[in-house]
Amino acid sequence: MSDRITQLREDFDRELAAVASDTEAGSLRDRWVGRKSGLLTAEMKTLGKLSPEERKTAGAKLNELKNSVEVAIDGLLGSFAAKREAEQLAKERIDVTLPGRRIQAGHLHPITLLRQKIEDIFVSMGYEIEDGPEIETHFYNFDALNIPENHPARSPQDTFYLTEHLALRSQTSTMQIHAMQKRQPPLRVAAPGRVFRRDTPDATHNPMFYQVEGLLIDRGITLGDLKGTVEEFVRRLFGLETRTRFRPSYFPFVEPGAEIDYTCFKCGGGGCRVCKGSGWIEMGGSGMVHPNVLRVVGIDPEEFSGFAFGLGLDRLCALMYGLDDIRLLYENDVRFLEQFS
Ligand code: 2U9
Repeated sequence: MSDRITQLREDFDRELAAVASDTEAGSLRDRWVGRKSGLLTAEMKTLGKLSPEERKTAGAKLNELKNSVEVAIDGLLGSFAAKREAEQLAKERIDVTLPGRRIQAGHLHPITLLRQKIEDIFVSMGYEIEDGPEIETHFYNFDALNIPENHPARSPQDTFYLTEHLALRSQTSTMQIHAMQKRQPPLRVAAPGRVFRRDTPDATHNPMFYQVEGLLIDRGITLGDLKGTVEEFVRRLFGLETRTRFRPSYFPFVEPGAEIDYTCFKCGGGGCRVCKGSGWIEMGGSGMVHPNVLRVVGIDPEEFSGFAFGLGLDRLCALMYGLDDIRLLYENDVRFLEQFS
């Protein structure tokens, strides 16, 4: 009988080693110690044909085997449960020493930031912000701005024509013309927006770029008002210690015309890499609005006069953020754009 019990233990150990789940462990339990058809239950029933002495010994051994079967299966179920718990804990483990996840907030484009800052300055100086179409007739893009028929700006080499009479606006002055047609003087209008010119993209040129212009029309406006207004605009943009200078220049839509320089915001005028040692940075152009421009919108140049000035936002933005190529502003590389608040 003891050989039989030894054989049973070996058989059980072999079957136990193959159990891989709770279900299989449950089946093993039923197969070995199930009340109805368990192997050991059946073995117990054969004790009756043994002698009292043999039955006592065999019975004790069978009970010992039965108990060790129960303990082994419970132990296996326990190890399965422990494994599951360890896996669950590993899965749910949180490393509290890790830094918090940054919320990926959006960012405004640097040109938008600069445009908003400039619009705020204009509004603080009593100007209205004008908007208008980017597709214009040649009346608004050229004729009303006193640009002669044969001016190179009108050629398809410089302007994006959509049809013979429609083109992408080459300056935001077009919106100023609309404003002067819609409202009577006195007028204070700022016109920011995109403009389009057939330029080959390079570090300082892009076929589409942003521009902002200021225009003031009233009675008795002089060049001094232009200089004072531009000086105040620049001080509010770059700091109160900033100064300006005007260099005579020509633009068809103003007379006289002048380029505007301001003292370098980096070195204050002493000369540095940003201003290429000159102490001055060119901001844009300006002038007294040409009488022909006033006449074409029905304003009498004998009664009213005005000034206007314009600046490019892309180049100013590149200068302020130390960018050596304005194309960075148009490549939509999030790694570049997310540096700006
Ligand atoms: C009206 C009449 C006159 C606006 C002016 C400039 C000179 C000028 C450039 C600066 C850099 C354009 O972006 S840029 O390339 N602008 O030099 N702009 S006078 O004169 C006006 C505007 C509107 C009705």
